[in-house]
Amino acid sequence: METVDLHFHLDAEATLVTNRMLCVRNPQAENGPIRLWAEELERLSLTVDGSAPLAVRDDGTLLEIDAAGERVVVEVQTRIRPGANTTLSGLYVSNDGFFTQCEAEGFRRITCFPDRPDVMARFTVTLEADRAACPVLLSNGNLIDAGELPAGRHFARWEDPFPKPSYLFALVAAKLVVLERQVRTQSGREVLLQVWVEEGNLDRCAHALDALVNSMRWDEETFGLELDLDRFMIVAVADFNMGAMENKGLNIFNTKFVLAKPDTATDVDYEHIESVVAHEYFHNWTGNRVTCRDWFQLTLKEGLTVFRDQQFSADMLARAAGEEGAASARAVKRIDDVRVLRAAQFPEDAGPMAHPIRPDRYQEINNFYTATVYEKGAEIIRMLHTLLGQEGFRNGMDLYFSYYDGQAVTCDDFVEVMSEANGVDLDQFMRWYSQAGTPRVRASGVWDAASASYTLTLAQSTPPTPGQPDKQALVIPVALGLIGPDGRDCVLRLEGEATGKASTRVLTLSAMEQSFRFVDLPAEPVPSLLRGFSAPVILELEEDDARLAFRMAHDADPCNRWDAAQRYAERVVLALAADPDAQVPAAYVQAMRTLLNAHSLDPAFRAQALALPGETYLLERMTPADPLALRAALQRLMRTLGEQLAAEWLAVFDAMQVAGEYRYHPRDAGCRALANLALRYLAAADDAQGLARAQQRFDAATNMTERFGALSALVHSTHPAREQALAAFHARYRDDALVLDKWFALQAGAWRWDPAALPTLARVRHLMADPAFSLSNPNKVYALLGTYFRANPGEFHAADGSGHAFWADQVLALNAKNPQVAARMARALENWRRFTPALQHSMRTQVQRVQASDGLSADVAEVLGKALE
Ligand code: B3K
Ligand code: ZN
Repeated sequence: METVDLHFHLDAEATLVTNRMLCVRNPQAENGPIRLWAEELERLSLTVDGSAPLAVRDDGTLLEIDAAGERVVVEVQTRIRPGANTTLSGLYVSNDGFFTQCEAEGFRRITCFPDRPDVMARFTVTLEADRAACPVLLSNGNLIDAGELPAGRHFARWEDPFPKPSYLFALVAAKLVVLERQVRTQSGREVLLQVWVEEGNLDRCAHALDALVNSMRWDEETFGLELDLDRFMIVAVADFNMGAMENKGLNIFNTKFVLAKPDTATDVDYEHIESVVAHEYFHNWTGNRVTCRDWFQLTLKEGLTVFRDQQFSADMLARAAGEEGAASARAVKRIDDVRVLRAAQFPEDAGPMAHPIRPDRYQEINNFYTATVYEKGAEIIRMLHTLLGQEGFRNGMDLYFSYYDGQAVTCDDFVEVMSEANGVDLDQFMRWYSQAGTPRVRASGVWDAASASYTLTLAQSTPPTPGQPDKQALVIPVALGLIGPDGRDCVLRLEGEATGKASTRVLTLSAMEQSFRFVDLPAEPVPSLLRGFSAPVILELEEDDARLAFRMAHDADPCNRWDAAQRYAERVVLALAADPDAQVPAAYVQAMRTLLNAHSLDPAFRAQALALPGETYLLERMTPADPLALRAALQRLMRTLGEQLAAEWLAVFDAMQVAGEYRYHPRDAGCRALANLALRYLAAADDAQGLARAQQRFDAATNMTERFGALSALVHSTHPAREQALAAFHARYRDDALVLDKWFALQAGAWRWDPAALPTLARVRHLMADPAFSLSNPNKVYALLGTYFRANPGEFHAADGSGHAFWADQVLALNAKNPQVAARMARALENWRRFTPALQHSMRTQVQRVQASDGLSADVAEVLGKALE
C-alpha cells in the first residue's frame, strides 16, 4: 500500500468514510486478490481505478477483490455509526467528541483495509465536522489545510510524512483546549508539543507536558533518538479502554494518565502520568519507526518500551533525589516494578492463560496485551541489558535502527542485532521468547571452613504450562553478593581468579544446574541472590528467620533488603493463615521495629519495606488458595504490628510531615507514603491517637495524597467517622470523574475491619446505582468492579458464592457493550483451580454459566474457554 487518502464526513449517527488506496502488487507475493478486512461496516461503494472491480467476494469480515495490473487505485466508501459504538474500538463518541482507537484491529471498523501491521502506507486525512460541536480537528502528522464549509461545518487536512501501519492511525474531532510549548530538539529543530483536554481541565495539564519534554530529552540523551515530527500531540479522553495509545504524532490518552493537580491527584498518579507519557512517546521509535511484522511480535515493541519507560522513571527519580539519594530512588522504582510483576504476571504465568512473551497462538489479540507481553517482556530486555552492559545494549539499539528503520520486524531481528553488535551468541537466550511459566531457581550454599571456600549451587526448573509440558534450560543472570558476619559485602573471588571485588557480581546460569566456588572466605557468608531482581524467576533458598532478619537489617542491595522483609512477612502470614491459634513471632515484630527506626534509610524505601506483600501475590503462594483465611491472617498481622509498634508509627508519622506547598518530588512523596502507611497500621489497631491524626489530616489536607491516605486509613478502621469522611469526600468531588474513581475503588477494595459493616458486595451494588457510575465508562468499571473482583479477594470470594454470581452477571452485561473490558473482568476467575474445593465449585459454576450463554464475544469466549480447558 503506497498511499491512503481518507475523507471523513463526521456525524454521530452516520459518518461517511471515503478511502482511496494506491495498491501496488508485491513482487514477492503470489498473484492473488487484494484482501481487505472489514468489521461492522456498511459498504456503500467500491471501485478499482474508477470502475467496478472484476470480481468481489465478501464473507462479512474479509473482502477479496480481483484486480488486474501492477498499480491500482481502490476506492471504498463506508458508513459507520460512531455514536452507537460502545466497544471503544474504531471510531467512537465520547462526550460529544469523536475519537479513535485502532490497535490492534480497530481500523477495519472504520474502513475496509489490509489491517495488519506489516502493511505500511503514507496517510492523508481530511476531517469534516460541525464547527460548533467539534472546533478542533486533529489527525496524524502535519496540518496542511483547513477552512470553512457551508452549513456551519469546517474541515482540516492532515498529512503524515511517515509510512505507518493502520493501527497507528488516529483522529480527534472535539471541543478541546490546549496547553502547548515550543521546544528545540537536539539537532536544533523547533517542535510544538501539545496537550489537548476538555475545557476546565487546562490547570491539570502542566505535569503531562513537563513529562513529555523530559521524555524527549531523555531519549535524545540516552539513545540519540529525536522527535521526527514538527508537532507532537497528546489528547485526553474520558472513555478509553486502556491507558493510552501511541498513534503517530497524535497520542490519545485516558484522562487518568494526563490530568493532575495537587488537589485531585496523588503522588502515585503523578508518577504514573510521567511514565505513561514517556512510554507512549518512546513508542515513536520503538513501535512506530520500527514496528511489528505481526501481532505475535507484540512484545518487540511493548517489552522494549516498558523497559525504556522504567529506565526513564528511574533516571528521573534519581536525578530529583540528588547524588546521595539516587541509588535508593532507583531501588524504590525497581521494587515497584517487581511488585507489579509478582502481583500480575506471576499468577498469569501459573494459570490457564500462561503464554510466552511471544505467544504462538491467539483467538483474540486484544487478550494478549498482558502482564506477560509487557512486564515480563521488559524483564527479558532488562536481562539483555544486564548481560551486554549499558554500552553494549546501546550499540545493539543503534544497529537495530540502522537496519530496520521504517520496517515491520520480528523479535528474532531484535535479538540478532544485539548479538551482532556485541559478538555474543544469544541463541539459547531466545528461549525466553518461546517458553512460558515462571522459572524456579533453587540455590544452596556450602561453606567449608578448612578451605575457606563457599560453593553455591544453582539449579533451574520451569513448571509445565498449557501446551508446554517440557521446559529447557534458560540463560538466567543471577546478580549476587555474599554478606559477611559484620553485615558488609565480602570480596567475591571465584576459584581460579587472581583478584576479587567487594561488590555485586553477575553469574550466568545457563545449564540446568551449575556450581560456583568462591574462595578466601574465612567466615561463613550469607548469600544475597538475584540482587536488583536480576531475572524474572522465583528464587528458592532455605533461610531461617534469623537470616531473613539479618538481611532485612544488612543486605547492601536495597531490593534484596526489601525482598527479605517480604519473605519474612510471607512466612509469618502464611503460618497465621494455616493456624488461627498461631502467634505473630516476636522476632518478626522486632525486625520490623528495627526497619521502622532505621532513620538513615530513605522514607520511600522504608515505606516499601514496611508494607506487607500484596494480597494477590500471597494468594499465589498459598496452596490451596484460601482468601478468607489469608485476609484474616493479614488483618491479625497488621493489627499486631499496629498495636505493638504504635509508639514508633506515631513518631514516624509526626516526623514525616512535609511542610510547604505541594510539589511532586520523590523525597516528599516518600515522606507522604511512609506517613500514610503509618496511619494504616495505626488504624488497623484502632489506635485512638492514630485515628485522631487521620481525622485531622483528612480535614486539613492540602493535597490528594494526604487527603486520600487519611481517608483510606479511616475506612480501614472501625472508627464511626469513616462513613462521614466518605460522604465529605464525595461532596467535595462530586463533579470530578477521576477523583470519584478513587472513591469507588476505595470502597470496592476496602477490607472489612468492622464485622458489623455492610458486606462489600452490598456496597458495590449500591454504588453501581450512583449516578456517577456507568458500565459504559471503562474507568468506572475498573475502579468499582475491577477493584472488587481483582483486588479484594477476601470479600469477593465470600463463602456463599454471592461475589461469583455477581461477577457472572456483570461479565455478561459488559460483554454486550464492550468485549475488551468484559474480557479483562472475566479473567478475575481464571485461576479458579487454585482455590479451596468449595470455592472452586462456586467459581466453576459461574464460569460455566457465562460460557454457556449466547452472544459471547471472541474476547470473553477465549478467556473462559481456557479457564475451563
Ligand atoms: N499500544 C497500546 C495498547 C493497545 C491495546 C489494544 N487493545 C498502548 C501501549 O502499550 O502503549
Ligand atoms: Zn506500549
